[in-house]
Amino acid sequence: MGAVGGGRPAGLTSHGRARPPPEFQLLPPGPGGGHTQPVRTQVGIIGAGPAGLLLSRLLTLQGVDNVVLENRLREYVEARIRAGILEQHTVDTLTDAGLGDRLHREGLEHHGIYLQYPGTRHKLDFPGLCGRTVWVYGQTEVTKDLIGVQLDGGPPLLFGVSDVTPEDVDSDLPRIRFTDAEGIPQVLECDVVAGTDGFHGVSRPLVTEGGQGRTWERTYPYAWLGILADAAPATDELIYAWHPEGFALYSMRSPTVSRLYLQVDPSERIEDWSDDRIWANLATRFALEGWEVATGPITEKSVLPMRSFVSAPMRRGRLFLAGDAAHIVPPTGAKGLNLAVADVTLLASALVRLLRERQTDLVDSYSDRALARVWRATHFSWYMTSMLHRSGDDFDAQLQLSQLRRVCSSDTAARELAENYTGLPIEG
Ligand code: RFL
Ligand code: PHB
Repeated sequence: MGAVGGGRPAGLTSHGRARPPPEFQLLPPGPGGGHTQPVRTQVGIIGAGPAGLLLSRLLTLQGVDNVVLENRLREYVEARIRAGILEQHTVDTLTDAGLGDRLHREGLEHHGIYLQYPGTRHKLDFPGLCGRTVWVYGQTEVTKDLIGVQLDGGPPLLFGVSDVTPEDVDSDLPRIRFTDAEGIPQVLECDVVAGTDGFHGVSRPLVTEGGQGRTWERTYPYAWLGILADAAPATDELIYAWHPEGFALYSMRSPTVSRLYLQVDPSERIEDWSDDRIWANLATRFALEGWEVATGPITEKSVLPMRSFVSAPMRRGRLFLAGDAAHIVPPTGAKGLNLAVADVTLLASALVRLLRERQTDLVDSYSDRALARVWRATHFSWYMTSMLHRSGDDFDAQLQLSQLRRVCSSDTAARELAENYTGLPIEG
């Protein structure tokens, strides 16, 4: 058998599911090396990022069978350094799904952010402005927690699969062809396919192909150089700093690990950035009388492009998109992971209603409801990005500084930022 998670034999045990679970037997090829018998499940989920893993968890809790197919290996998926900020609703969703233990033990609750421009560092107090907080808890940790519950008696999670191909998504019996980790061709028959396979996955092209969908895109003329460092953060809250030489962000992962970013040109090569050069730039951009960036060994560094992208609709027939498969935001607003969680929260309840109650109302409205939130987050991420990154144009710089002074002096302007940053209600 291939890389079926859980260390248990192929074939599922029932956990009070709505109907008897399928036997998920990954058999060797038949005579002549052909395909094995198709396997049946209710929801075939492509991609084991936060969106796919959480969807699987939410469906399982509601008694809906599912199988998750992931083309990378577990070690890779668990090590990918990405997001760090969880909105209140994301924390609530994870907690309600039984994933709150470590998050509440090791996560850091944050009550605001600092906005900085030369000579000024101003704290936006989120509870005072909007009654909500955010949490610092790495996406790597969210992913490990989700994989942990999945492998502990959850539905099948297959790592290292290839050639994943959704088929017949316009019918009521779509299927996913794939090759398992041992090179054996498999067929998964489903009621629904969830495309949670990220920006470069195979699902979105099926929705947009043949002019059935539409996309919107903005590529920004900047990138982020991100580092992880073994250094205790020198700040209690994240610092978003505007500087004539470019934006910088001071974030963290734990009381001993800092995560910092510098705005750089997208053409910059990471090899050209020595640790000393990175720390010198951070010191310049965060400079404030009587305060210093805390340095330490850099354990990871990379250059990340920035773009906004939205694809609509988020559905074709029985194929539903969620998370980065349907939209990308620049990281300045810390929205990507949170949007993925919001999408699958909506999608899980829509699929439960379809598969258990045979009602199509929620799946029919899923795309519109998800996209309303996606566009709000897309606007907020664009606003934060535009306000904080240097374009090189001095007129733009004066507008940015005016906007920053406004947010730092007006409760109305600050509340608008705080409400969006901490996350609007999911059904909003
Ligand atoms: P993912 O995480 O990309 O997962 C998709 C999964 O699908 C797999 N896959 C396939 N599997 C099977 N068959 C195929 N054909 C497949 N093709 C792909 C992939 O291997 C992968 O495992 O998408 P998902 O689940 O939608 O989650 C989205 C988030 O990962 C993303 O939005 C965030 O990381 C964005 N983001 C941030 N979001 C926040 O909410 N807060 C933040 O503070 C934040 N900071 C960030 C970020 C993203 C960053 N980068 C790297 C762009 C900071 C950075 C630097
Ligand atoms: C992070 O910690 O990686 C992070 C925090 C806030 C952002 C983006 C990334 O806006």
